[in-house]
Amino acid sequence: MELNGKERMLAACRREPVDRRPAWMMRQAGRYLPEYRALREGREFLDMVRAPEVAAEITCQPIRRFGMDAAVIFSDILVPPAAMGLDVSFHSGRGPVIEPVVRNEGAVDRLIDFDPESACGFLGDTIGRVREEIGDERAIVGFCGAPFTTASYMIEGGSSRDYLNTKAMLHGRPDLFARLVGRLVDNLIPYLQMQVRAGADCLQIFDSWGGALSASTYESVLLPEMKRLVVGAQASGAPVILFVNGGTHLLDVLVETGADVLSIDWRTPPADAISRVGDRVALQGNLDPCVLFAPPDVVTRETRRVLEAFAGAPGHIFNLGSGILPKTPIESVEAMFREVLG
Ligand code: 1CP
Repeated sequence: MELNGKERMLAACRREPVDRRPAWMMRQAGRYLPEYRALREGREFLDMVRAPEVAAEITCQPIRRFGMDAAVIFSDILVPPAAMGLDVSFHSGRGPVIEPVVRNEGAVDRLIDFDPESACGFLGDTIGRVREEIGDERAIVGFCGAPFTTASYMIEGGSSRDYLNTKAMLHGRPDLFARLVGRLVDNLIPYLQMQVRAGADCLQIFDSWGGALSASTYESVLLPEMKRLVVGAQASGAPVILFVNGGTHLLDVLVETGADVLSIDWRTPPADAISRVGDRVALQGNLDPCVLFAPPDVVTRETRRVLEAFAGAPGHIFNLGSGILPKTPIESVEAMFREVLG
């Protein structure tokens, strides 16, 4: 039985047998690639995201180099906040800036419910172009930020160390926080569904900062809305992967979201994850992206260890434990994929 990349990704998501482990990398389209940096020169990041020709080219760059099983669309989790009327800009070295901050009723009420086809038509167009280039042999991964992570950017106005304003609202104004999260989920569901209509085969929800919450807070405050988001996304027919960075302590709660796949970071021992989730979900992960800064023979050995550690999982997609880092040597990425793809 030989599967193509798309069949392999979908089979692993559904915990069906595969010929070998499917593989891709979070943040694979971007800064560690010289061909990306050449295109980036003199352009604004969001202008590139909104130019389908450019975004499709960047999405396909890592596929041409490494031949992994899935392409993740070049976009950003801050595209929906921009479509909801906030001003989002990226300044090199400083991370994103979101204005105005959303900290009271008025700010939540002023958010726009957007129609994804008209407000984010560029994204559908990018997905269509990627399909044209890579054909039906590989999977396309569409994505969005999770409500907590997206809300944190809107409340803090950018990146944050401790999510102080976000957690202050969550605990001090639970009604307002719930309204904001509800508005986000209302908008993220059609946004994800649109990506599948345009050609995405799987969807990933990035909860990059969800690990900052206790399991009981995640369960009582976020879980109901995460379930609604996952069910809404799955209504498109595509499987849903949920990545919570630093979410080892949340695994039992995350299974309850109904996601098809849980993406785990490098801190979580695979055997623990497998025993905790049982056969309820497939797993994705979890090579430490810093391993890629070691010599190629170490990369090969550590990659093999990850593959072996997940051998008993009901389904496994090989990936890093979080996004690939900007200065990663290309030779390491080659060594890693040589080991997984054969
Ligand atoms: O060239 C540049 O300087 C822009 C850098 C860049 C890139 C390449 C940003 C700014 N976003 C992206 C693309 C991106 N972002 C993708 C594209 C597809 C791919 O995976 O290759 C994806 C999936 C994201 C998702 C994203 N954006 C996340 C979640 C990912 C994770 O690893 O947890 C987050 C937190 C963001 C916010 C963001 N976008 C960019 C920056 C600098 C940040 C801030 C990160 C922070 O707050 O520390």
